Amino acid sequence: MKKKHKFATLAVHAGQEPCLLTGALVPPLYQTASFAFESANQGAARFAGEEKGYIYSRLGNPTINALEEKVAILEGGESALATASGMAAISTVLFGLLKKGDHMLADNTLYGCTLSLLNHVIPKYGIEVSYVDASDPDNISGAVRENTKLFYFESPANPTMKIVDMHAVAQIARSNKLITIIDGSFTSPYLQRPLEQGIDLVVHSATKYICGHGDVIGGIIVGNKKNIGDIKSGVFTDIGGIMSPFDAWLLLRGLKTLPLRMEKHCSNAMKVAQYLEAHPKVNEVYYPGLSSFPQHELAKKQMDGFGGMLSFEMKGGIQAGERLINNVGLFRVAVSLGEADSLIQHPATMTHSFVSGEERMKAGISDGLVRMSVGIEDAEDLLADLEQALMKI
Ligand code: LCS
Repeated sequence: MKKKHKFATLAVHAGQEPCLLTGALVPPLYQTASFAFESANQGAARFAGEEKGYIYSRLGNPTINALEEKVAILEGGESALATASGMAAISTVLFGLLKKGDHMLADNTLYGCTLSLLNHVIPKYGIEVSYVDASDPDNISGAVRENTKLFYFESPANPTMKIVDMHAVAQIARSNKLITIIDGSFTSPYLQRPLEQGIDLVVHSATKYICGHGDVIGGIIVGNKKNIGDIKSGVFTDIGGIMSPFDAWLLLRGLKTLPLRMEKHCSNAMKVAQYLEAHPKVNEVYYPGLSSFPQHELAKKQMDGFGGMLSFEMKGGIQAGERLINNVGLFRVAVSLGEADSLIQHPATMTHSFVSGEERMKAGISDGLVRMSVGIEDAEDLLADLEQALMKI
């Protein structure tokens, strides 16, 4: 698929051609562990890399490859690697790039399990982790050590929606010889393309907008051929956290409607954010699309839309937040995000409950913060649901 096509065309067509054998328009699901060789010689040639072709699905599978190609093209990257989950993508990248004695930097607002990985798992292997507040990218330069290898961040970050200036980060990283990795789960490639801003690698929890339907746990890493190749041969094949072919097939299906879904998520979230901001029982609303959002101008500069995620604090703190969560109907009380259904959750006791109170405060996650993933229902119904719930507080 030629890169000259626009995003929605690529979302439909990239990574797929009609099946050469049957003409099937939709890429077939190759739900197989192994691929038979015609002879011992052929098997040996495939293992030696002298002949192209499939061997075993942990090493490569046509359905998974089709997904990797589609996402790589949508991100504007050369290559991609699909993984069993978003956490598998993040841990694969870090274990692929770091070794004992290295130091890594990360922004201090991250998904709870990512913080847990950085605080409890990575250090066990002799790798040091320290945090900066990258809402001022100059903080990165101040924290670089001789052995610092990479800088890891989310933008918008889970759950406060903090934005990090990708272009500035890429420049600072270049002058300090750091590899940059962004977790783009909150945007999908439709709303921002970090590689175009100079970021080296993008990881996604494909569970979120890339899937869009809440029925797959998956992840994907996108970057240049060298980085992805090194990560694949260096650790991934041996660690083995691959995506199942069926999940790849579902994601290929979901991606065709990514632009349509994202437009609706964005317009619904904007309406919900404006409604909440104007409501007398709501204190603060954090949504990059609101002009009151401190980093609104930066969000406008580097994003093509503001997404479906927002968080807010009720005037009555955590008790009022709990009452709201217990009284909504259409908004389901559930973690995860980026699916058709609208979801509501409480970060301090749910997604970020693995993180200490002190770290939550540093990340700007107050005990009263409520997070919403605004779905693709009719906005009027979502607002009516919030209205009736807020009336009960
Ligand atoms: N990165 C971000 C920004 C996430 O929000 C999540 C999951 C992950 C990575 C991990 O992806 P997974 O392994 O689950 O595919 N976030 C969740 C959340 O906010 N609620 O439930 C899961």
